[in-house]
Amino acid sequence: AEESAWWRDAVFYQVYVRSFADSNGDGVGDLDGIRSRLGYLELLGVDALWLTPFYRSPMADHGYDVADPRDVDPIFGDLAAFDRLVADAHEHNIRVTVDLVPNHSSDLHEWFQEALQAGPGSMERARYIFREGRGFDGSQPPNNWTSVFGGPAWTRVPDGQWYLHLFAPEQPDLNWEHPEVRADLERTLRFWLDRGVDGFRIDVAHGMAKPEGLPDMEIRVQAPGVLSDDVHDPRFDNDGVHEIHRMIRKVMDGYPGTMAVGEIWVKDDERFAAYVRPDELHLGFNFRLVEAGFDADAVRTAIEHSLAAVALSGTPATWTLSNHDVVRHVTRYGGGALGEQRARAMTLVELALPGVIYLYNGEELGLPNVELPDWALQDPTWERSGHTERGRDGCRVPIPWEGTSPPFGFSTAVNTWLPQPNEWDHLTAEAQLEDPGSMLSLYREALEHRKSNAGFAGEELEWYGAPAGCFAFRRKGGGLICALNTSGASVPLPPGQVLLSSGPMDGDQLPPDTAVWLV
Ligand code: TEU
Repeated sequence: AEESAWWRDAVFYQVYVRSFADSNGDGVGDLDGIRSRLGYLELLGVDALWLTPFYRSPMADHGYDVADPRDVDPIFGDLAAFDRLVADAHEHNIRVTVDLVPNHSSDLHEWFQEALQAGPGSMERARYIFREGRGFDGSQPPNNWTSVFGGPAWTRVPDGQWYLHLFAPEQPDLNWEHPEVRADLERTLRFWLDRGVDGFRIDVAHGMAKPEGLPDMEIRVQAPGVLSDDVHDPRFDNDGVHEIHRMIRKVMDGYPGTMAVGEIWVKDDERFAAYVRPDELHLGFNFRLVEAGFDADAVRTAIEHSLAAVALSGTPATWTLSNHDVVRHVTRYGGGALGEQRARAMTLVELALPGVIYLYNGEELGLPNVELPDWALQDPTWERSGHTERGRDGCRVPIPWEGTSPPFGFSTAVNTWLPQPNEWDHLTAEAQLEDPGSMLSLYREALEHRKSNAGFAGEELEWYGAPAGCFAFRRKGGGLICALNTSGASVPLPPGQVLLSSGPMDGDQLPPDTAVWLV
């Protein structure tokens, strides 16, 4: 790809900043910690980082509640540490992208504090979404919207008004009709672009705009994170959002070579594609592989569907197996040795696909989700579900770097912000670096091929006929064939030489729970 569109086939690595590496011994990861591990990231072979929010925050949602979007929270370092990180990452040929959280602020943002003090009808309140309640005494929320984290999306303040929060009560939604809200995001964009960032990940990019009159939503019983495409959910994906993305893009076009990826939980292909166009976002996240599980038919459908969706906009697809909001895929695929074996197979499937890859820190070590004890849980979804859901802490446990017992080189503190399991001694980066059979070695090898091998050219796929529970595709124009077996028995391979396999072969057959690259 040309330099200005470097992201079109890039491998991004998501750093969950709290959990990556701690340089100052407080048990929480930080910016200097990331800088100390750039050598590892270069060895792994990634092109760019996505740093989760490190801005000033009271951490009600671990940084997705931003109190000052143009400063670094002291727990993560300071602006000088950020500048050092960007400079050193660029030295290592790794680009740096950062998270933007435009849908809401922290309740401790000075604007929200001012709004609370100023009272109903004030200019200060107009930056958020305050309303009178329903019922004769206003004691019912203004509408029936629920928070993504559970419970009502409205909280009442002492003077009787209610404010909207699609997430935690500590994350009041901003009013995107207000010119100062726009101007402030523009300032934030330029602030980080001027400091040399290469792009942004935009949190809840289908949020922000709210519909006229805030009509009730249709309440349906539905598993968390599952999207329904039949009824429009008035909380998200309102048409006004596109104007905001056009504003963002306009600013970014003044900084050539930068990119923005949106977190877009929109299932309808055309509505999804509408976010990803020449004057809006460069890329949109796609969560279909996360939802597919380990099943060849479902994975193939996810792949074909994703490619069809981006074909509408002419931009590359993005691929994700895990992130900081979902159960780690080793565990989703069954856990233990089987989960690892399947995760290895899915790694080869993902890395054979055309487009942009988003890896989540620790997946290259094969980390499973951790069953944390109740006392350790911190995610707001645990609290707000009335302790019925375990929340997202289990995929956010600090990375094991080296040594034989916690904190495994993550920190010098004995107590890390979430405890690491003792059994992670065999999953450390150190233990895996020298082991050719490790998950880390598989990632390194696969990424090296992806970067250097001509077999990866071409953005279209061609599918082969395959036995039930299996698939095989070829990168058109490249020639690389990827085959996956999710059936219970070994199957014959498509023609070709084995370049890389996710596990041992069964003679010249592809065993269950295995994928292979052929040339
Ligand atoms: O997530 C938005 C979102 O919709 C997800 O929260 C998802 O539905 C949820 O995690 C399932 O439990 C983004 C961030 O990725 C997430 O970490 C933040 O908590 C959220 O926004 C609020 O900023």
